[in-house]
Parts: sequence; structure tokens; C-alpha cells
Amino acid sequence: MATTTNPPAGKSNRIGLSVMDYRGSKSTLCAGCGHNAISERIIDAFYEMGIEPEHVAKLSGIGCSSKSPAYFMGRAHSFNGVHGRMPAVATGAAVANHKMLYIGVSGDGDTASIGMGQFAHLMRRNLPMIYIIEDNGVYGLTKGQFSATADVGSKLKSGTVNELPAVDTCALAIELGATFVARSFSGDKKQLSALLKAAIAHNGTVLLDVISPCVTFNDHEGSTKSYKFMKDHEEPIHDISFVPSFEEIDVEYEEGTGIDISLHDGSRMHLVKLEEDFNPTDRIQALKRLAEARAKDEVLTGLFYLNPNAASFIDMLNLGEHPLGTLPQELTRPSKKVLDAIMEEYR
Ligand SMILES: Cc1ncc(C[n+]2csc(CCOP(=O)(O)OP(=O)(O)O)c2C)c(N)n1
Ligand code: SF4
Ligand SMILES: [Mg+2]
Repeated sequence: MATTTNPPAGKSNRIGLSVMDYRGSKSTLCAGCGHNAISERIIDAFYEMGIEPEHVAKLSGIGCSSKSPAYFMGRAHSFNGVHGRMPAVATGAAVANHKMLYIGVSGDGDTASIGMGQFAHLMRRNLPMIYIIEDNGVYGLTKGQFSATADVGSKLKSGTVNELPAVDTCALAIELGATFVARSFSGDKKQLSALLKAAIAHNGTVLLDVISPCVTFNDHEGSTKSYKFMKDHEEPIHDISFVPSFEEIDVEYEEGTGIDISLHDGSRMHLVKLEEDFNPTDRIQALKRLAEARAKDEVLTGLFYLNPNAASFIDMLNLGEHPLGTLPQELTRPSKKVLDAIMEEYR
């Protein structure tokens, strides 16, 4: 499916909203920051999918990346949590109201440094939410120190070289149990848009690691998260197109060049394989391919792993139709009579 970039303001989507209804405040991030490009793609994806902004909850931690929910979907609910603790807030919110669509925006520091413990438990629960890491390899907000996703040998502007191995958040998410794991690049509009729309249609945890250069502290020669490095080393594993469930599925694909994957809401993803043998439903193969890429200094992008059939955390809790947060007190707390009877037992 063709991907549009910020459709003209006069047009409206299938629920009658214009793209302006999906915008937020004016960005205060540096001009050229990859995070701004990701906000634009999020605006496009939610507009094109016709999601009601009031039906969305945006969550984040602390960092330049975590500020970005302010710059898209101003009409959605929003909560800016403590550094690295967004997963706990997301889990609580989703259990209280499982009818909302949750999108979390975090940074590589917020996720893989201070937030590592919370991130690990979110991935293993398969909570239905889209978790985006805006990954620049540094703590942008506090002036560019290395984060845990910085590659061995990458250099800061000051000349300091990183000697610690990087955490591969995608490999970790697959290992821990996330059911939609992908990597993209903020400068790759087509791929990032298709992945975001497929992420909206997925029922389970989506981990989307987006390489997002920090133009102020990590975009120089020697950085492995710079625009130039990404242009030279990005290795897409397939060409992705996405057809939402509300569109007539009449797209014809060339036989034998790719695979079709159905998502839980009936949307379809078509992957044209650039690598003959890559199948994103094979978990072991995804982990192997990521390890091989790391050994070759390739930045692999695309959809690495998808399991559209796994039970989500909300399915496992069997929460029923009505969100807990909207139930009246008579249903959520014992009556006075029952409480009095319990108290009587302790006399
Ligand atoms: C508990 C706590 N420790 C440290 C900080 C300081 N701090 C603020 S943002 C940040 C790192 C943000 O890095 P990242 O998540 O990669 O976001 P970026 O700014 O690069 O987008 C740190 C260490 C803090 N705010 N709170
Ligand atoms: S300091 Fe870096 S991460 Fe922060 S807004 Fe500027 S370019 Fe973006
Ligand atoms: Mg960062």
C-alpha cells in the first residue's frame, strides 16, 4: 500500500478527522533530531488508520524522546512518568482500562539503562501496547553520555570511545516474549509508516526500536547512530507493505516473492523477502539473524518477529468486557454488610 506523508490539511480520514486533529504542540527538540521525524510518522499512521485520538493514551519516561508525546495527538490522554518507569504506568493503565490504545515513547537510556528492569517485565507480559524506543545511543537530554545501546568502538564528540558491548533491545524483546519486534530508522519513511500501522493492528506487545540520530551530540564521524552511518550500513531484511482491515483486500502480489501475514483485526502485512529464507514467525531464526548482523556491524531493519496468536496479558487476566476503571463502586468493593462480617471475624 502506498504510504502518504502528512496528507493535505483539508482532507479527512474514515472517521472524518483531518490530519490537524492528530497534531500536538510545536516541537521544542533540536531541528533535525530524528525524534521529530518519528512524531511525524506517528501522526500519519494514526490519521491513516482512522484511530480516534481520545481513544489513545500516550506514555513516556524522561529524556528528549520522552518529551515527544507532547508533539503528536494533542487530543489523546497523556502521562509523562518517572525516568525508566513508564512500563509500570502502562501496565496499571491498561489493566484499569483495556479498551484504550496505548503508545509508549521511550529513549535508549530510559529503556536500556535506568529502565532495564521494567522493560524486561513489560516484554515478558505481552501487554497490548506499542513501545517505541527512539534510539540515538546517547543520553541526549543530559548532553550526550553513552547509553547501553551504544556500540563498542563508537565515539563521542569529545573523542571518548565506548568499550562496553551494546544491549540489543530487539533480541532481548524476542527472548523475553514480545510478540511484534521490529527495528527501523527515523529517516526511512516508508518502512517506519508500514511498521507503525501494523503495530496499531497488533494485539500484544510491540517493540519498535527506531534508530533516531541525535544531531547535537551523536551525529559525527565515529558514531554508529548517525545519519551517515545509517545510510551506509542499514540492511532491510524485507520490503513491507500493510493493508488495514477496513480496506478492500484486493492487492495482487507476485507469486513466490514474499509472504502474507494476517493480524488479529484482519489487517494484512505483506513482506517481500529480500533474503530468501527469512521468516518472521520463526523466533530462533530471528535471534540468529540478529546475532549474525551484530557480528558483521550491519544495522538490520524490518520486522524480525511476529506472533499474532499469543494470548496477551489482558487475555490472560480475563478482565471481561467492561474496563475495571469504569465499573461502579457497588461492583468493585464489598458491601458494608460483607465488610462488617469480615471485621466480626477479627474480634
Ligand atoms: C532518576 C533519574 N536519574 C537521572 C536523570 C537524568 N536524566 C534525564 S534524561 C536522562 C537520559 C535520557 O536518555 P534517553 O532515554 O536515551 O533519551 P534521549 O534524551 O536521548 O532522547 C537522564 C540520565 C533523571 N531525570 N532521573
Ligand atoms: S539533544 Fe539530541 S536527542 Fe535531544 S533534541 Fe537535540 S538532537 Fe534530539
Ligand atoms: Mg537516547
